[in-house]
Amino acid sequence: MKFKFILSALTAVTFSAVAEKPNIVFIYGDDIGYGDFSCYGGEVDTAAIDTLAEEGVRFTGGYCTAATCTPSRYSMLTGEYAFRNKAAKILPGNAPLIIDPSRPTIAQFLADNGYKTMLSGKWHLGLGSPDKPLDWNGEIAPGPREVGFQESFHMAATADRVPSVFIKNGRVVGLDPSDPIEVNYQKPVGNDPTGITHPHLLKLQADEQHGKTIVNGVSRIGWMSGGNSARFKDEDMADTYLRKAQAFIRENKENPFFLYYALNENHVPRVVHPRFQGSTSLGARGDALAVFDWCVGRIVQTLKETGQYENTLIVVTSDNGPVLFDGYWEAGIERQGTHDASGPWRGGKYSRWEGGTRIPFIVTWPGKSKPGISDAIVSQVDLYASIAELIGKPMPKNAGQDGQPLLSTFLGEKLEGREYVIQEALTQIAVRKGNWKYIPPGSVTERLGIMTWKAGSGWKETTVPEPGLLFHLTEDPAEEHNLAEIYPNRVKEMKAIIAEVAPE
Ligand code: NG6
Ligand code: CA
Repeated sequence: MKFKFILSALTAVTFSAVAEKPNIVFIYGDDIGYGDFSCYGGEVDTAAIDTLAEEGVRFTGGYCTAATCTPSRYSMLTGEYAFRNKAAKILPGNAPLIIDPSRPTIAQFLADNGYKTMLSGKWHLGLGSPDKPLDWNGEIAPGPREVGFQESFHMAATADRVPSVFIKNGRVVGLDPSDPIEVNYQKPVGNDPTGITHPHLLKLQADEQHGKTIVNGVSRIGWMSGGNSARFKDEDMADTYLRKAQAFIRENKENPFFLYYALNENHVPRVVHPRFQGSTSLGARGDALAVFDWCVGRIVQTLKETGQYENTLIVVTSDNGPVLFDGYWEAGIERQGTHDASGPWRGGKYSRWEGGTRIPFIVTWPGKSKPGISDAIVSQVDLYASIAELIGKPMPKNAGQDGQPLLSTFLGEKLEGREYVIQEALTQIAVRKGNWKYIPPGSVTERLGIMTWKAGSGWKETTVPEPGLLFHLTEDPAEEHNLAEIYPNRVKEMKAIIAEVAPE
């Protein structure tokens, strides 16, 4: 009994000695590839991000959990691999919330531990409950606020999906009640022109899927009517999310805060503010990267102005690998030149090749990080457990089970990370362990042409034959030489990991 008491007293002492409550800022890019920032070899000058990388740890083995948005965001916020939640697939703009409110997200966990929490930017995890159609003109709930974000300013899904409006704390911003919003993904609503019927009204030509209701010169996925006074302009989106994030930082000088700043860049449609148009030689995609870097610089500046920079842990990363053509003709492919958005890796968004989930990952706690480049394997699913470690609080019981506490790896003190990581693309699984990568056998829909895509011809059915695909990533980063027949024991080991972690 006494011994026990001493032990727990000791634990408490250790905790209070290491536990701190710095501010935490997640700066989350959309569709930004491993090779996009200049510190990772990209051709757009991302000076603000490069500075963060120099002051902190730049990971070369950093992963999002999936090659698309919704599952990666789900995993980062819940600490659970997204393939465990069947609803965690690319969601339409009118999908219900897919996070079970009884599962505390990292935002909820931090709010419960004295943090002020905010989401500014992209949500794409659903809104409303599954049993009731959402009324866009009333209170929009459950949503970010019900899962731990005390303040929220966001779009519903993606900039290419209706409704094209901002939602602040559960209400559409700037909505005129006499012009109510209606949204439908199955059939047209209202009389707004669409990309298909009125292509001459478009700023940007789109494929058929993105050819529905036109909002401010851009046709979208899905139909919407009403809400004219509330409709956003793509050109102003980056400035708007930035302003909200800055205001939150300024309002929270006295208490720790968690800011989830989820920018739209580099997702389509890439319609940046005129002051950035043509600012790079890479076309709209490059210009959007310049916007992203500029926003990061402004956030750092705001933290410095309010005296909080040294007391803030900043994570800069992306939700999935890059894509050049994703529905709009923006000359993304033609203007790419020698810039390689996925760096040395094969594939990109939607793909189980490395380029789908190996993304830029920078963690900086100025003055506290041990600066350097780390090749440890780390995943966004680990952020939850690592932050629990940081603030010295136990993880809630029903959360974060797939993450590992890797705080000292994230701070650059330790060079080892995970032993293996699971990679998901469109619900299909791969695994990387050490230098090895394994893609199991089975019938799959693979993205063809890697980062280019033309309507109707972008996907093909393929079958990965037994015993699967095995690559040695150091020798063969392009995943071209299948070694599965040569290393049957390695294949067995990888299969066993999948059977244990991700049983069918
Ligand atoms: C795809 C869209 C793509 C993009 C993506 C979501 C089509 C043909 N393509 O379904 O344009 O919106 O969904 O991207 O509809 S993500 O980064 O949010 O996952
Ligand atoms: Ca994305």
